[in-house]
Amino acid sequence: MILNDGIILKVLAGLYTVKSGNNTYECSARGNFKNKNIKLLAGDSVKFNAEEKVICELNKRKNFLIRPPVANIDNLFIVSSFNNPTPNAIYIDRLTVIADINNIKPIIVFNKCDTGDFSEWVNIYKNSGIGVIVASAKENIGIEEIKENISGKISAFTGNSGVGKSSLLNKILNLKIETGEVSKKLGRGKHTTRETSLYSYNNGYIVDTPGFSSIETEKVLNCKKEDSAKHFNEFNPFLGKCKFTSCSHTTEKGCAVIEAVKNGKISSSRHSSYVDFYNELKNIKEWER
Ligand SMILES: Nc1nc2c(ncn2[C@@H]2O[C@H](COP(=O)(O)OP(=O)(O)OP(=O)(O)O)[C@@H](O)[C@H]2O)c(=O)[nH]1
Ligand SMILES: [Mg+2]
Ligand SMILES: [Zn+2]
Repeated sequence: MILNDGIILKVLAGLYTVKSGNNTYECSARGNFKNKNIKLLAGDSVKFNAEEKVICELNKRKNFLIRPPVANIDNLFIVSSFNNPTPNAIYIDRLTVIADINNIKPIIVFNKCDTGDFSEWVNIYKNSGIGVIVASAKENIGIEEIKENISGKISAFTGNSGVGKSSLLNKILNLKIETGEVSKKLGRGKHTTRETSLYSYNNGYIVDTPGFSSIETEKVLNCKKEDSAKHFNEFNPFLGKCKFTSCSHTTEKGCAVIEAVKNGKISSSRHSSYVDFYNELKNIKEWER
């Protein structure tokens, strides 16, 4: 049987849109994936039979995420908007950690800058080494900056429902992906985007994903609490300089990280997110990992 290599552009109700060369195929998947408990994801590279339209093998993954469900991505754009809902630092920072653990470059996008001033938010990240883009899909601001980061790469957009992910993609791609109003009563989006899909862009792909209604990120099980601080890159110059070698950098006296927060070298918001992350890892039982 002849197998071709392809990339999964979309997953919908057990059907996979696979792209190979200039063609796309609506494929099903061999039963052996289910038996092995493998969930094929948008972005996966696979071997498939074009005649029978069936996916037979999963090629090695560079990385994958559960939320959003994507594989093999280079960039994760973490999108927030000024209002409805307001940005949430713990949520943003958890996603930067998940990206770092998986060798994905996180880029924070503050969208709808036509509705308010993001400077306090930008300030939080100025020492973090993480790229921040202030944007407005409505007023065409920040779109070029986003484009500079995505040629030849796979880039996924994530964030709450209604923050404007699909609107940004429409500007970048010159498309008309469906977008939805933010409900006046609930103050949030209506889950307009229902599936994760890859769109071709400049030798790469951009991935639109359905937004979340509340703060739900995947539990990070594959990180030891002792390693958690190094995923906050701006802490690195201070690690190893604390009074106690076993310092958790949460409350200890003589902690170089906490000292750096006091001196304004690390933002207190990022440190709070770190403490939240550390405490969550501390409470994960060994059998849960
Ligand atoms: N004022 C303003 N409104 C925007 C901007 N970008 C998007 N919107 C509006 O915000 C609403 C939600 O936009 P979407 O692009 O559907 O949001 P989404 O993040 O894709 O939402 P889901 O698909 O539900 O996850 C729409 O009414 C957009 O017109 C912006 O830059 N400024
Ligand atoms: Mg959308
Ligand atoms: Zn410390």
